[in-house]
Amino acid sequence: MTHVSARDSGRRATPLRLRAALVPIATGLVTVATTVALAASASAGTTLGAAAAQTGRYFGTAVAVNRLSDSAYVGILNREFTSVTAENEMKWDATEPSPNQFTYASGDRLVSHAEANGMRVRGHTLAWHQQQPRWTAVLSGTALRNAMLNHVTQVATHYRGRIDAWNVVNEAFADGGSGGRRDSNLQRTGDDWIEAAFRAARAADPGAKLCYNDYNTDGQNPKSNGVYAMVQDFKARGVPIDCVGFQSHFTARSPVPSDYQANLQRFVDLGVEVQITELDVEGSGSAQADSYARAVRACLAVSRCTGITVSGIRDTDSWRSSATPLLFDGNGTKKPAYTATLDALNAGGTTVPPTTPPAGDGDCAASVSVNSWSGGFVATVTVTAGPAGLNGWVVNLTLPSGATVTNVWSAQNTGTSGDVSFRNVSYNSSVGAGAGTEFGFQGTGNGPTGTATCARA
Ligand code: G2I
Repeated sequence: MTHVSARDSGRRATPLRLRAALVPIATGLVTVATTVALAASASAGTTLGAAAAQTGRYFGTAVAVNRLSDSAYVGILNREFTSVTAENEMKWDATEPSPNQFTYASGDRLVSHAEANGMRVRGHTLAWHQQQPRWTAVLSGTALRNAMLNHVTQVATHYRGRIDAWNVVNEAFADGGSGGRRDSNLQRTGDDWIEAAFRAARAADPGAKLCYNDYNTDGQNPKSNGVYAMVQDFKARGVPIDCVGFQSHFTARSPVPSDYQANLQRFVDLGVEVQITELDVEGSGSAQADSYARAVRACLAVSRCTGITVSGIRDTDSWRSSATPLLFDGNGTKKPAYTATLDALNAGGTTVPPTTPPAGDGDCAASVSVNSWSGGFVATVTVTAGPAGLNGWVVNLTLPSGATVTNVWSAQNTGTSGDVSFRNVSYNSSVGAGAGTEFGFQGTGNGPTGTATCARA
């Protein structure tokens, strides 16, 4: 999935590299080229963000936008963190308080702050059973499904190009032993609500990584097995999913699981990235510090565990402040957990690969519109490039039995019935990041109804 890696080595990671380069320039010691190498290998990072960047990872925090007027808070945020997640400001109740009336002011403030300070943004969250606006309560069935899809489309379009990763769907699996879906108004619109949300998000912002996010999935258990089966199924059917977020809320009763790393790894082996998305650990002192270090080490041991986000900055910023679960105390002083986290990041680990294994769906997307009449059809296919752009593409689709392609324009086909693939011709091989190109074909019989997949060629 080169679009993911392109993002990591491209625009969203550039500020980190610039920062690394600027320090040596300012001290005027040696040339930029030499000192960048030194910065990466010889010196330990003195902030969480710099320490994580040594292995190509980000270190982020949840941010409550109303705290951006607290200078002590912002001081720590800007010094330590390279990614932000909106704690509440991008949720459905916050962004669409009345049907189809969107309010983005708070979310926009966070995104602007992130951009001004070279941080990435994790969008949280497009579809969730909690924190829905009141007006959804009276909806069900198709009306609710359409409202959800409109929400996903509008919000992802508003932030298009500015979000590193979206938690498209949050907490859709049930706790306990079933391994099945959580009952919710969204679930009652039909099992396919999750994939519908992911498809809508991909269409709206092809450059954002699309993630499923949940809690109590950190170790292997019935709930994480359920998520695993869903991701496996999505990958097999070409439903666009790029990553899985593990919230990682740890307490005395729910400590860092011993198979945390193995669990992250098995998801990566399905062809997605993983991230720790809401890390916090109830407690204090060395026990808390050890748990943080264990969590960090698990991520660093997995090459496609691309970043860690803690669920706030100071204990007093936590919505569970009595659990003192964060890295800074209420005065902004670093706790033992901070030092343990920094040390674990500086101890190094696997490096996030500059290119990730090809999975196809991230490079480009294909959407098909069909005009049919009795006995024949014309299909128009739009190819949309991911953020890395394309220099050649191929679209695969399956025709229903009895259908035959009789004419193709702006592409070259292999096969005329059943599984057919269409390759670019010379003038439309190159497609810029996020841009699109069209081709078409005519046939006898019924036109295609299933999904078309697109890959770099
Ligand atoms: O650990 C809690 C998190 C679980 N995973 C998903 C996260 O989105 C969730 O975050 C928390 C926020 O940190 C809280 O700030 O989600 C809570 C709601 O489920 C948020 O709490 C809500 C309060 O319940 C509301 O009363 C309040 O109006 O925060 C709202 C805004 O301050």
